[in-house]
Amino acid sequence: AADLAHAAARAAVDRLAPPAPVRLGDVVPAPERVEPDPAADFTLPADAAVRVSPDPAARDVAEQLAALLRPATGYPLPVTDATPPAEGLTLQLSGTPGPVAAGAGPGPVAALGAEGYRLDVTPDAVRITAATPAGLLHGVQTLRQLLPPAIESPTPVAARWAVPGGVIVDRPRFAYRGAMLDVARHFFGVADVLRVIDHLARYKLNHLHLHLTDDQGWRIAVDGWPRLAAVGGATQVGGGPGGAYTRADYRRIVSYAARRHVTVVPEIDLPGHTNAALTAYPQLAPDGIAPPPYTGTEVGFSYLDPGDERTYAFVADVLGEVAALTPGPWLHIGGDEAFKVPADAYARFVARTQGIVAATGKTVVGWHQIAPAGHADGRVLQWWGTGGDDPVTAEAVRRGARVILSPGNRAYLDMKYAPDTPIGHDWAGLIDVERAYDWDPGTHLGGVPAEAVLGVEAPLWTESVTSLAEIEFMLLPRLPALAELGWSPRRTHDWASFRRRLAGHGPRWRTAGITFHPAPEIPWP
Ligand code: TNX
Repeated sequence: AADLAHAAARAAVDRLAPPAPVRLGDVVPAPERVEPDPAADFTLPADAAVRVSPDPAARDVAEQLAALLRPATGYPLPVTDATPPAEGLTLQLSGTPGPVAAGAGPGPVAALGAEGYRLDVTPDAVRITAATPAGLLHGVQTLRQLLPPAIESPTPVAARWAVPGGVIVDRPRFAYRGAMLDVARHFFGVADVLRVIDHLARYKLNHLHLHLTDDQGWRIAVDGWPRLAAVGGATQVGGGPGGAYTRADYRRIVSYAARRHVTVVPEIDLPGHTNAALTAYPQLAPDGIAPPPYTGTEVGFSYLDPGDERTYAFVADVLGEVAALTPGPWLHIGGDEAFKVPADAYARFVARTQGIVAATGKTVVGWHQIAPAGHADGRVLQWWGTGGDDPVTAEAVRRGARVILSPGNRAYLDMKYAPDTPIGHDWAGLIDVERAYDWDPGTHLGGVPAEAVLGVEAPLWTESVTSLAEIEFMLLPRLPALAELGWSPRRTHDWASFRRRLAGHGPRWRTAGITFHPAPEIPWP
């Protein structure tokens, strides 16, 4: 009887007209290896199940796959750990996420590393194999892009759910691939942040950096210093009500991200960009006087007193609480634009703060201005320059620092696309999609070899960004460009190929109700 039901379900699908076909290589970011087999196309039957290895985290990825496919297909797609016969969709954990030798070709599953996956599409089955649940989820995102764009529909669509046949073997070039959301200049609630996490996961980005504090607002509750959120959080650029995450809010963000194998990197910007903290606790200000709340967009005027011990008690309390709430390994201490702190006092402040971070068990990240401070184990500099080589950053790299590349004139999502872009800045120039795409993180900075590059990150500063739709407008379609630079092997880098593949995402975003900038250089269908 099961066979009969299966045959009937197949027949029903076969009567539908085929949609414009997606090709196996039509994936962003471009996979490492693609071997199409046009004779092996698969069509998802209405009675398909999602089979998965008996591992809770793998099962959770299977549940996410089913949840992605159910709305548009209307199929039940039960998730089961029943073993073969493996028809339909299978997610299989196998091998170990051992180290991937540099330059090694994709071999057995063990060589897929911590995030790689293999996708096999045959007429009877789609199988994703990986050594880790993160790898399985990346495979799921690839499978999602190989289905027709209507798969993004929130309501059932009658379609033939075809997947092009063949094999993809894929793994990332860089370990760190991220985006930053500035929730300080304008506050964004939990739901908006979760939606941004979905966009990251879609393009295999694995870090969300939250810029939690700045002159205009303090956005995370700290038990030991309750006025930070209550007073420091109560405004934003333009004078709106602002807001702050409770500990429960932050935990929700972190756990939603973790399910999608995205690591949250919290930033407490120190010692500058601290006006909001000083409105709440004026004893930390150099003159001990509470400044007025700041709702403008200038930078570089505020700072914690680096010569007062109370500053370090504050820093230790705040970083300790944030570290305790954060499962990921990173703690970002900002460090940018502390223009009013003399260089020697600044370097001492950073060195001491790096020690405080180490004591929490986390690894320190800071904007590249922290480079002159002494080395700390594992420390990471986030480079946001716009020029060429940077000898101070290169010297820190020689002492052991690693670098996240966020060049202001390539990766900054708050730069306008074109002179007529209604929001955004242009101090680092205009960044259209080609400019966002056409650079190489492995060779961008002299004295920073590819081995010292932890990865890439696209920051979105929000002085001029006030809503989720505006966030999406600035992210899309540039975020996928950055994602491809972080994930894909350099030999796949090709603007003509990228713009053609990216074009196919317009209909997907439209179907999903996601706002994007219809950049004129992309041949949207
Ligand atoms: C510079 S980039 C800043 C931010 C601003 C941004 C605007 C960096 C580390 N600091 O405070 O929001 O420019 O583009």
